[in-house]
Amino acid sequence: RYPAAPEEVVNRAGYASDSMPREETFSPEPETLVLVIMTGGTICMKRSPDGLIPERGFLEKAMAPRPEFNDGLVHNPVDVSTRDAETLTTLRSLRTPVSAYGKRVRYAVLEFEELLDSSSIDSKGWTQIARAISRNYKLFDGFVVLHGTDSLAYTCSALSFMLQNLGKPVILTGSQKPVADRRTDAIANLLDSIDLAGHFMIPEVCLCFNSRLYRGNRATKVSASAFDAFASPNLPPLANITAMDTNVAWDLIYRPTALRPFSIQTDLDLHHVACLRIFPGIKPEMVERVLQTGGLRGLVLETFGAGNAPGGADNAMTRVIEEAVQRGIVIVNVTQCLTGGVNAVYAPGLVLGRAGVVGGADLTTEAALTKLSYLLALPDATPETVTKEMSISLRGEMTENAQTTFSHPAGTLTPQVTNLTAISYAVAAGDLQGTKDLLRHEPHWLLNQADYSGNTPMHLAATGSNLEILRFFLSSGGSVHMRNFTGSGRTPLFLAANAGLVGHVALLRQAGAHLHSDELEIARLHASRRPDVWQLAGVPVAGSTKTSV
Ligand code: ASN
Repeated sequence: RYPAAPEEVVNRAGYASDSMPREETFSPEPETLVLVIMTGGTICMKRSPDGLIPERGFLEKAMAPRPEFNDGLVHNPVDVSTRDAETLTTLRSLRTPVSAYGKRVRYAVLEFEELLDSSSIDSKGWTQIARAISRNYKLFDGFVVLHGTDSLAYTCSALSFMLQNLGKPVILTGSQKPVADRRTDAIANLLDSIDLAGHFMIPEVCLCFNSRLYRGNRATKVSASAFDAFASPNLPPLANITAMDTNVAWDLIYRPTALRPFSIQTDLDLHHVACLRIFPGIKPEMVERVLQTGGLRGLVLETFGAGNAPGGADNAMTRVIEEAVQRGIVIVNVTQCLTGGVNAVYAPGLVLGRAGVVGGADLTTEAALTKLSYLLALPDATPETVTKEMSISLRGEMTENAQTTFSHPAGTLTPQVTNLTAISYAVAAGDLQGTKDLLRHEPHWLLNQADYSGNTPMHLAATGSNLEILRFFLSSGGSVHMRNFTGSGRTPLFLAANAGLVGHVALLRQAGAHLHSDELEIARLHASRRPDVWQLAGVPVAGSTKTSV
């Protein structure tokens, strides 16, 4: 049943294939099978005269002697595909004691031929990891990838794109201190990762570190020395591991929705992308030099604040960028700030957008660079398709700017979408009790979520037949300031006044609503039709001395 194992694999693990135990002790608890893929990093390193270097034999040296990773029983070896899907190798497996969830996790460790300090990894290494997962996808329930921390966020981001329609957990981890050190984070990180991969159906590429599980493409390394080395600045952790429990934020978990099986895209085009950090005083020539690099197809531009770079319309810097975009280079704008994202509100940011630069919203640099390399490597990629895909979320890596939560023609029908749609029907029907029933089980911020045209339930209630629904929404935290997508954005007050609803206008005004300057300008043109309503809404009406602000 087991084809002969390639010599080096067996020897590396310290086992000859015929000495592997074949008898397994029966246990009634359910078992999940996890493949641990060792790529290197501090977690497996030992001291040497040349500094810390990776050491082989992780299962034997680090895991087998520890009771949290080894129930001490004899287990059958497991089949692992090491080279290609046809060649299976038998590797020693160990099993954890029974967990708090009544399960055991059985695992084997697949060590890469060359163990790396992660500062040396590139797309070749990512391809190797993706292939190892793909070959073993049907053999295991989940995967843990052990990796150095230096480039861990890049690898997580890259894999999140390379593993397409992923249906099983892939958890990457490492440590700040080697597993053999007396004070180390390696054991906790490893145990958490194995438990998460073996117990929870989180079909994402995740990064597990210091008792938290992050979406891999949202994480970034924030400390070179602290055990708390990673953060996910724009998305809360997917899970928190406490002394008592593992709390998974199930509403955040990304699940593939295409009816397609798991597949991988390898060989990212990492050699034709670059990353450039803008700084005060940067010269257009410097930017041009980078953009003139032979074969360059994509650039991640790390800009200031909400996406600003020095320059302006008709300026040398803008021209350099514009010309590069016209040559077919995809330029993505990401912020240097740790939280928040690119949002073209300032003139310099708008100029970049008009020059054809893609707004990267709250993408991390790691996610932007790897996503760009992934998209450029897709068959039939053109600057246009890559530009388009860069601005939409493929794996939950970015918060899309226009958050549309219901009725979007191209959107998905999440429970939130369904409930918002139901609320809008209840508003249209004037059904106060219906809106109350629907909102009872929903967070009240749902009232401030917008549909494809930017209308929130507050906008709908502002023109609805039942004033009491508007009162209910207001007293439940509905915002009077949300703008829809019409023109420069209309507020609920504008819609109510435009519909001539005196009671609605009065109530909104009472709650602090006001028209913004663009609305005021338009309102002045309409004011002669219903001067009473517009005046109540705060529009100075000609001939009247009474103006409310
Ligand atoms: N240099 C190491 C690496 O990335 C750092 C670590 O793993 N803590 O491989």
